[in-house]
Amino acid sequence: TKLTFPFKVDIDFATGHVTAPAKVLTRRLSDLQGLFMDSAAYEQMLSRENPVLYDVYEIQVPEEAGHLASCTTVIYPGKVGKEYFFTKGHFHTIEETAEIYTCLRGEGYLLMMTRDGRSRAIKMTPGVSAYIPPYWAHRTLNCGGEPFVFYGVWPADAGHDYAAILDKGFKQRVMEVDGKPAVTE
Ligand code: S6P
Ligand code: ZN
Repeated sequence: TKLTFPFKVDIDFATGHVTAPAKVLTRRLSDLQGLFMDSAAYEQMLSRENPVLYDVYEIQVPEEAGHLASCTTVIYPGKVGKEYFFTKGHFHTIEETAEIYTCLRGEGYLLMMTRDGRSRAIKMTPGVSAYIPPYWAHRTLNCGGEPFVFYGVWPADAGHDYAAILDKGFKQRVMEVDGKPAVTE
């Protein structure tokens, strides 16, 4: 690890915006092809509009062991069919790396699963801080009516592995049933 100087950023809990040095990553509906359960609803929505599902504001540090990367993620409210907007979801490339998510605003779920088929869901509301252990893939979703904002911290060299999720998806889904979010197997 090279010597790095201490620094600070300001996080706006309402919008998730982070002051420099942050890198912004925007994911739209078209970036999540094949991931939502109702593919007809997905195609229909995409034929009319291509909304932003979430923005990631990453606080940039060297991607090396010893450093901690962090970001805010803002998932906007909305659904594809009955399924709430979610992130792509990933394992870490270095699978034995954990992560912590702390909710700053809104209402959502953190879905987690292992390659051998175990799964867990944690309800996220402001002040809830969730621990994602090594080896657990993770996806978040917004099941409320306002932006869902959380702050995540992970080892900077962990990397992202999206392949397994794009291939097999997530075991659990969160759908609107009778006007309320329900976690389905
Ligand atoms: C990185 C961390 C988050 C996600 C972000 C978007 O390890 O878990 O920064 O990258 O919430 O999710 P995804 O699945 O599209 O990368
Ligand atoms: Zn992660």
